[in-house]
Amino acid sequence: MFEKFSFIRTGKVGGQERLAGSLQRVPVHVAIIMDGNGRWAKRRGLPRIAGHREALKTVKKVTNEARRLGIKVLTLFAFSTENWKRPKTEVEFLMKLPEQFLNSYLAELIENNIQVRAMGDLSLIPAHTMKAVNYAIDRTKNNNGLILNFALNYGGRSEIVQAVKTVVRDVQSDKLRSDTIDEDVLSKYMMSRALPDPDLLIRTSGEIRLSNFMLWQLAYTELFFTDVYWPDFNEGNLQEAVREFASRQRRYGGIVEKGSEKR
Ligand code: V07
Repeated sequence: MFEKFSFIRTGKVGGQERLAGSLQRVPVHVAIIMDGNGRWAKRRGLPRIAGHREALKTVKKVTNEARRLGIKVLTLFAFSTENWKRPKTEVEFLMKLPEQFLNSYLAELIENNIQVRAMGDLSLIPAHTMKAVNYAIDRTKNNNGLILNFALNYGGRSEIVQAVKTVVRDVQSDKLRSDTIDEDVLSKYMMSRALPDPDLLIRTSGEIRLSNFMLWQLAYTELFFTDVYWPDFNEGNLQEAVREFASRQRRYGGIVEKGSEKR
């Protein structure tokens, strides 16, 4: 369903004029850990929530740029299972962001043929938040452009635990034979089952860790870390990450046939 890479013709990449008709290898699935909102705000003497508010503008910018570049899936780490430990007021503010984002942007998402999805333990997300998210998922379910996948109350280890529990249940009810379990089978029990693994992971704000994000799916992913705070991240920064991805593919990969990657 998803080709390993898409090739698009680009005039300008990163403000740099390229030869007309030159080919740029674009990752199919880009995942982003959007870090540094608090630090961005602190640096300006603003409350943390001002950073989160600004962060929404970056989500819009990056979504549009991803679509323009021909990326097929954009997964954004919006709320981790650890984020509940933050002050109650901040958590409450964060849980209003999906509604804010969708109130101002859903019409444009629909217009741009973008499909909204969510993954994570959504049972713990407040009802008012899920109402807005589910409405957006439903309104965009037939769109076949960019998939905008939000990780909400998501944790990588917890996802693996949930997958194992479901596998055990299916084995016990004779839906699955234990001797057929392999990586492909287990992949189908992950929340990301309908999506290809990320080709490129971006983390902003200088931290060089995965922080429990998509542990299973990131096994072969190219990692790109930048010091830029998420509210300052822009179209050019995404282009830079995609350019770096393309150059690594050229240097180390050559043209790799799907399924024949070195393991
Ligand atoms: C959140 C803004 C981005 C930086 C990281 C944390 C704060 C967009 C959403 C969202 C989620 C679902 C949806 C539409 C939008 C969001 C949370 C936090 C909890 F359907 N940004 N964003 N959700 N931040």
